[in-house]
Amino acid sequence: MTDTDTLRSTWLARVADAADAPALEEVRLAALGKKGEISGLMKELGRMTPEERQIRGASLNRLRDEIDAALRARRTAMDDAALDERLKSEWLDVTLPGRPRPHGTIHPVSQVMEEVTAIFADMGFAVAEGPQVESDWFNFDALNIPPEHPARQEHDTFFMARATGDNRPPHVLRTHTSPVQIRAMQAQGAPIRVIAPGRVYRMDMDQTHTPMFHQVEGLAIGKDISMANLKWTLEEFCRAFFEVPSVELRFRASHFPFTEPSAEVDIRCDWSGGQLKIGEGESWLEILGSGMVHPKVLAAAGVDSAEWQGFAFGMGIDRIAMLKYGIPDLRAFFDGDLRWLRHYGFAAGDVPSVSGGLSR
Ligand code: 2U9
Repeated sequence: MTDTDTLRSTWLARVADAADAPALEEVRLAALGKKGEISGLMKELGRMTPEERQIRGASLNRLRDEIDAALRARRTAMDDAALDERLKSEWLDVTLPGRPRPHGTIHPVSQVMEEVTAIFADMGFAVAEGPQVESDWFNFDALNIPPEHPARQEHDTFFMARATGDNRPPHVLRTHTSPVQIRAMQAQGAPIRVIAPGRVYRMDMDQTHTPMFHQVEGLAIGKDISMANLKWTLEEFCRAFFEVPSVELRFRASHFPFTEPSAEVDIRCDWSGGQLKIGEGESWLEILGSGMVHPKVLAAAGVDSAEWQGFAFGMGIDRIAMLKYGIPDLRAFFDGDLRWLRHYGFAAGDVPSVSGGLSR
């Protein structure tokens, strides 16, 4: 037996006897590590004659490769055994059904607010927000609603409670989002193009009214903005919102304190077959109110009505959501009934798109 054979059988036996990974690593270092026996023998090659080195070198290289292969094989066997051991206690049945995870839905009001905002954003309207508790000046006086106006009577408006002796101006829950546009005009002046979506409050409760509901109002003020611009804007909005190729609007003269002239706007529709179709048919459906902003309202907001003019409009978000998505009862909107939400709600991925783009 050559000394290489002895070395081989010694080291292969030590590899085979290593009980665990640390012991195996010790064997590796003792054989092949920098100060290991085989490495030591290889260092001696430098002192040999070329002929001796060729023979001895080749046999040491073979020996090193064999020990290295044995170490790797033993390491793999140890890892496999450890994995087998783990799999005995830790196992997973991948055929089991997944655990159900609750899915929320987007409320139709949120969905429609996003849709409306996206459409008006495309027409250059920014979104403005403001407080829901307003002074009566912002909610009424600035909008040309004088103290004796019926909208100011207790039966419509929620007044904030106040302690006796509290002399701050009276505050109300806003009855429309119009104060938001007064604040926006005060802050940025004219020209301006904003929409104000949000919650409003009126003391009213029946099949078609809830004490809290949602509005979106719009305001566009410039040097020469007219009713013609209002008509185009509203037509474009209705076409995009109801996702139909064309709509027909009817402007009916009306009266609001904050606009002059004022118009209520109806959209051509068809109810035959019990289903609402927008843009065709012989019926008309009232969908919003609008008009040219009253000079007194511009003045209250610090805008010179000799130089600036423009239109405003307002609509009920809950109402247009009911019309677009065929939701029958307004009161169910705010019951928080999960079955209702699952039925009428939207998936998070249902992002609003401006259908077909705007025609220009
Ligand atoms: C400013 C000036 C004027 C907003 C307008 C209406 C007409 C309107 C109703 C629709 C259904 C309220 O939700 S609803 O009950 N709104 O008819 N709103 S003009 O006019 C403004 C707003 C702000 C500074």
